Amino acid sequence: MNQRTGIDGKPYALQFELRLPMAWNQRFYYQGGSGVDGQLFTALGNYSGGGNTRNALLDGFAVVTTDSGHIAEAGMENGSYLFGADPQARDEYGDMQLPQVTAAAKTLITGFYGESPQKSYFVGCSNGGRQAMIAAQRYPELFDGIVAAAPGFRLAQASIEAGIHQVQRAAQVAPRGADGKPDLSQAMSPAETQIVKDRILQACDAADGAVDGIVSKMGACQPDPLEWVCKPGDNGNCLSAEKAQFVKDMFAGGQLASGELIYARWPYDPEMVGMFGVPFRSIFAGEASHIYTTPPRWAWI
Ligand SMILES: [Ca+2]
Repeated sequence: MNQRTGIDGKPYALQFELRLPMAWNQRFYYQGGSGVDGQLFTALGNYSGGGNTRNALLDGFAVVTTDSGHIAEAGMENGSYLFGADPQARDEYGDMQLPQVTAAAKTLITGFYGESPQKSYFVGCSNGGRQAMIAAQRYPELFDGIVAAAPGFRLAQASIEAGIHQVQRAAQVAPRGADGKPDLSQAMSPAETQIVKDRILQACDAADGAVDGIVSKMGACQPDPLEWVCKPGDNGNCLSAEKAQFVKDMFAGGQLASGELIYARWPYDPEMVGMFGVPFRSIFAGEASHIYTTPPRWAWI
């Protein structure tokens, strides 16, 4: 649908794939996208988790999925994000694909089976979870049920946090690589990462009533990393003042000069620490520069 030439002179279309099982359960399943879309996946309606070997198609649903109006440009630098140059492609990525693909799918379903679906569902995770939330907010009449798993919220702000704040903060403490630039993957050494994990467990593991290596009561866990700075006589289970402040800042989240949070704090969960040496910079930086900036431009580092 919507085959056209974008304002960047490139070809665009809103592509979708619809699978219609012969043994139809009279239900419609919209399979949400991932990343920044730009890929036409197979419409199987996979159920994630738990080793599930079934999917919605096997269970008789008519399943649709879409590329959300653009295709990632393979082999091009930042090829996943270049569609941000075209306003309609941005709109279709944002939410406009939802009513259009749903309408097309329901028309085809009705034509094929001779009746419209009795129930319609939207199911998505991550970016698909974001689409699920926006389906509930803007198009609630399209679906009888919506599943939003691990939804991405307020992605422009998330991009500032992960693609700019975390990257800039990590660059301040990371050692320089051979090219003279900060090696962000080394912002925290494996030893430092382990120390922070151990310290969080020490402070918070028991708060949920079980010393089991898992922090289940994260709300009750508010340690101060500055207490982990090495003091005379420490046996190495401690951080430099610079790294302790870095850890504290990463958990605290980026803030405006007024102190207002840009996005969100991170919970003190030991498994979060592994993220600090490798911020979510790639996808969020690409979004920040190409999709949430008008006109698109590199400005993130
Ligand atoms: Ca525990």
